[in-house]
Amino acid sequence: MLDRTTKLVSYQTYIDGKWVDAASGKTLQSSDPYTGEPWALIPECDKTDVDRAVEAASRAFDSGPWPQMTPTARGQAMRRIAQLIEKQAQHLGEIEVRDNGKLISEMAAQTRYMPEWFYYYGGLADKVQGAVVPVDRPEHFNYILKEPVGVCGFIIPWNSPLMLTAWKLAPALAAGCTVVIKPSEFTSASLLEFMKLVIEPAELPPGVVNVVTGYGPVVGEALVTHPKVAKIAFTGGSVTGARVNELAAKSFKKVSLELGGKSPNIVFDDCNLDDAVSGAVSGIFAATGQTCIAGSRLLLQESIHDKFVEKLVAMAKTARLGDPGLADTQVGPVTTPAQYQKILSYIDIAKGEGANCVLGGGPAGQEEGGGKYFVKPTIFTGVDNKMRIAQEEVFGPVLSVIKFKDEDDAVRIANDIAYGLGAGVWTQSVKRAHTMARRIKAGTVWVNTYRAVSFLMPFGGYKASGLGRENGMEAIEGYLQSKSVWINNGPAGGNPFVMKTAS
Ligand code: TXE
Repeated sequence: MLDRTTKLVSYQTYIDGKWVDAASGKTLQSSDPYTGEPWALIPECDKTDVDRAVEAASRAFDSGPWPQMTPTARGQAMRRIAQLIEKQAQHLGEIEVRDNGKLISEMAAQTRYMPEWFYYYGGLADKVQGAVVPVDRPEHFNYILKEPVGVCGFIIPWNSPLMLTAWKLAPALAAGCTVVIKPSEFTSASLLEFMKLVIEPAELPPGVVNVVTGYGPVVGEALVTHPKVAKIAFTGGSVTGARVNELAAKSFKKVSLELGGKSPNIVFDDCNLDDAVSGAVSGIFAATGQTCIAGSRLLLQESIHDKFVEKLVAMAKTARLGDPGLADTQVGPVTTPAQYQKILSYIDIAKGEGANCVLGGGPAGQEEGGGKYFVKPTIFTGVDNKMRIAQEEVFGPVLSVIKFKDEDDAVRIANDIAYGLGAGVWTQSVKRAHTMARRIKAGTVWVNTYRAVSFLMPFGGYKASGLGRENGMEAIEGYLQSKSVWINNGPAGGNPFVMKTAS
């Protein structure tokens, strides 16, 4: 059982290797989504604190021990981070449950897996290699250096604060960047505990990793517009992502965006039905549907529609709602009051559009294991892909079931959407599995599984689901830039008014 006895824990934030309050002295309250009660006080920083943090990160990038460290030594520091996470996994998981309402079973798995990011990218740190290029001039020696981009700003959402920070921090440190992290104003506590229990004892030089807590339009925008920030790595909603992209463009920052989705989970009649039912449940009800990869559009082949819906409803009905701190809870609260209202409003929209509610369809009260911010697992059938409930991200436990005839029809519906983050395909046919994987426009396609992620596999969106990739070998490229070096070992002759080329 999670300890909820402590009242209003006071946090400071971490800038330039020191624990500090917001320059203004202001704080904001963070609430426990299960009880709805404030439980932590977080510094409410502003532009002054962002300036302090970016200056510290900029100094740490340009001078001091960090740029002097060999990539191997950086890798060793990252392995220290991994070991410290291993030691603190349980505690970090519990803080995130308290702050964000995620299930302890999910958080235990996430924080146990998190060290892998730091082992993997720590190992990659001294394997970043440039190249020697044989330009067509024998007297020249040309090479390409791979250099870190500089100070990176991370903007983190509330749905998976620690994991999504790890996805950015590990490749950035491996590349040699320094960072300023802005967590969500709703869920800053787990990141601050991570700084205290992992980053500080890992003894990185001051200023390499900084945190500025506070509100998005204040702290986030100050970071995105700061002239000394070279790159912004953002995870969040598409509306905010578009604004971040627009603001960052003004100072030519590199940007990666991991945005929302409306992912199709496509079930063919040749699937293993029980596996697919379980995959549909995990696609939409895991993490209370508050995940960018939620399989929120369930595409069912006509021939199995009724049988599948019957089994699905039967399984979803058994979902245990309750305290996310209990190991056997399956659906927890919605993280923020605004998100709770948004989910309920989409349920009304779906009803208004004529979708057929076959399960749930409203708040879940205490008699159902719920509480203040709980929504019943909800399933709508008879959804047309043109409806708002099919096209717009709800980010909650609300599933839209859409019928399709055949493979072409499934592909047409799956791709008829602004987003392209993930997709599921359930089939026993190897040929169909590979054909569908190629035809679906999404950054990840899962066949006969759903919601699987790894530090080894690139993750990111097609279309409006984002820019760039996290995880895997290519993520580190996002934190590097190439420098071309020309060394002339011959005379500098030639016509000075004409560009020097090989001919
Ligand atoms: O996210 P925001 P919100 C989707 C989901 C959800 C919707 C809105 O559909 O209902 O977004 O959620 C910071 N400049 N996702 O409003 O605003 C903010 O402080 C710079 C999908 O909570 O995107 C937080 O740290 N930063 C998503 C971060 O942006 C700003 C996860 C994300 O908040 C800012 C979360 C600004 N002007 C929501 N305004 C996913 N892809 O997993 C806010 N922020």
